[in-house]
Amino acid sequence: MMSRWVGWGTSLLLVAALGGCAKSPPGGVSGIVSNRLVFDWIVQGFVRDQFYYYVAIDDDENSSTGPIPVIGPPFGNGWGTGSFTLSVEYHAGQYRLLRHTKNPDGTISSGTVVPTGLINAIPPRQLGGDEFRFELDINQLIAQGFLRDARTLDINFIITDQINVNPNAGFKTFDGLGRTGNVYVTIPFQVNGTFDNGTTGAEAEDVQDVVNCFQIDGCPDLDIADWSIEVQRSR
Ligand SMILES: [Ca+2]
Ligand SMILES: [Ca+2]
Ligand SMILES: [Ca+2]
Repeated sequence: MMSRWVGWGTSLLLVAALGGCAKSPPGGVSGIVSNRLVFDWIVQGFVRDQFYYYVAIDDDENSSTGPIPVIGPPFGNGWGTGSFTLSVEYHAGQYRLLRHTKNPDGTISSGTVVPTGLINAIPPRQLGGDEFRFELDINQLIAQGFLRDARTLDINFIITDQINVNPNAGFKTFDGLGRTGNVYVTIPFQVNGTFDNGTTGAEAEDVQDVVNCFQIDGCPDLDIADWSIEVQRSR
């Protein structure tokens, strides 16, 4: 895992260095924005269309509220709870950006689709089948009121085998950051920075830590192996 990560990090650095040297062409380049969040994450196995893959983002500037995985009733949206306002979902071959609110019982809503702001989203099938890569256009999301220009963001990566809101359903199989899934990271949002597994947060994300793995076949496909978040701000 780590050797692969080193290669990947190096290539990202090279791209960043080249970008820094190049002169911007007049009129800009389609799909390239200067204020963005760049996400890159991989699973141990292969991304499966029937599973649900999320990056949950909270702009409440409170690092004690989540986002965290749903583990039992009340199930709310069936995958994520605590506190978060945006998520990027990958399911059935599609990325979607979702805006969430709090339900009366304290759970988080299933969300409504945000039609703009998710850019340069590359399907896992184009990345070896085990990787997600996408970006959020910060200016657009802030201007439209979908994201606060907060000092910090709380972010978790959550995978679950099913969106199950039946209180009698029993255990859910899932992975989130940290051994329990509750070790989300809080990152500065006002300055440029790159944050990645093992150097950011209280606990490095490991493989073979899927919760309730005994229930299903294919745990590696639910197993978060590595992640990276890059904040690009120009002011
Ligand atoms: Ca929070
Ligand atoms: Ca984990
Ligand atoms: Ca994992």
